[in-house]
Amino acid sequence: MATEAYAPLILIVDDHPDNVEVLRVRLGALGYRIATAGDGETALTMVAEQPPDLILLDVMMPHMDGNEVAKRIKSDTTLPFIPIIMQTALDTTHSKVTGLEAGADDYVTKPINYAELQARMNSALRLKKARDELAAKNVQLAEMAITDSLTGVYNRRHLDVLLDEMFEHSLRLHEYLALAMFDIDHFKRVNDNFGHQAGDAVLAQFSRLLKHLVRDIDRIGRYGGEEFVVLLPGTGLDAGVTFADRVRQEVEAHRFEYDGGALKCTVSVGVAAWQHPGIHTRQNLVKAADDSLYVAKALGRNKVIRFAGPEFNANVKDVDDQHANGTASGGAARPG
Ligand code: GH3
Ligand code: MG
Ligand code: MG
Repeated sequence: MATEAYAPLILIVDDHPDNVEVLRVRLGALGYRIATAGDGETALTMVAEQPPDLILLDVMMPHMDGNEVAKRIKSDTTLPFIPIIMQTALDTTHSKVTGLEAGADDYVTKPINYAELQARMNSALRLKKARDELAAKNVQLAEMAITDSLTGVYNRRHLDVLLDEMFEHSLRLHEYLALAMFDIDHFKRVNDNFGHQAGDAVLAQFSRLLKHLVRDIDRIGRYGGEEFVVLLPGTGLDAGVTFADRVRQEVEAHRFEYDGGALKCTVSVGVAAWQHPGIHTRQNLVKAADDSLYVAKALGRNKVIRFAGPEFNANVKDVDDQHANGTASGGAARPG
């Protein structure tokens, strides 16, 4: 019986209006929502528009028979699982086998025994519910596998996959691709001074700021602890820097609220973009942004540095030397 928030929707398909009417009245009285179709084509259109929870399908119909309708529905991967109960006047093994091979889940023979039909419908609807729950779980698991749970942005593994795809696409079509790497400044102090939970709140709010500032086609990922990457397809270095600086300003102006107060933060950013003569692989692109971020840190933080720009070129050597000597300290702590 229909005890759900919505009663199951049953699609009755039969070329004889009398048969349709009898089933409609019988099943309607049991509380099901009912839709009806007088031929296979109409049934397919209705299924595409609003997939029912169960189909009662007449086998023998002119133009397109029930076996063909079942075959088409079951082979359409865009549809959810829809149980199909065939109704046939021919109680032969051959006709049942044909129907089951076409994708029917169960059978009833005409004239219909309503007690039997109801039992078979209940069983089919239970199967439908189990399949739907499984499908929803799978979607949820797939989502979890690519998402950072604290911030809701993509995790690093998935961002790498996206970067791979986007970089290939850019190479093929000669389209720009900018990559901005963000690292929150002195984030360790946030944790030290305000507690780890305040730190977590900052990370979550920073992600929210990013989400508001990007376009639909941009992709955000958490690359490390307090390090985030934004992929901006179709965006060159100038526009990438403009975007990054807008984020930097928003962060500077933002009051990060946490349970117990509010605090201020800044962020440093390195921006690189393909096409650039020094960038041939996605690894080059990431490293170029990372090196730029490192220069931003060295130059005092709360800065955006563009790859191979004047500030980058004037400082990258010092920074590299410090890095190589392991003397990067004070103003030039390696982000990450
Ligand atoms: P810099 O300006 O040079 O980037 O300094 P920093 O303190 O931000 O950088 P550092 O890499 O030294 O410290 C990063 C800190 O981020 C250390 C780590 O405990 C903290 N962190 C990493 N992941 C998380 C997290 O998920 N939550 C919180 N609260 N803190 C985190
Ligand atoms: Mg940091
Ligand atoms: Mg860091």
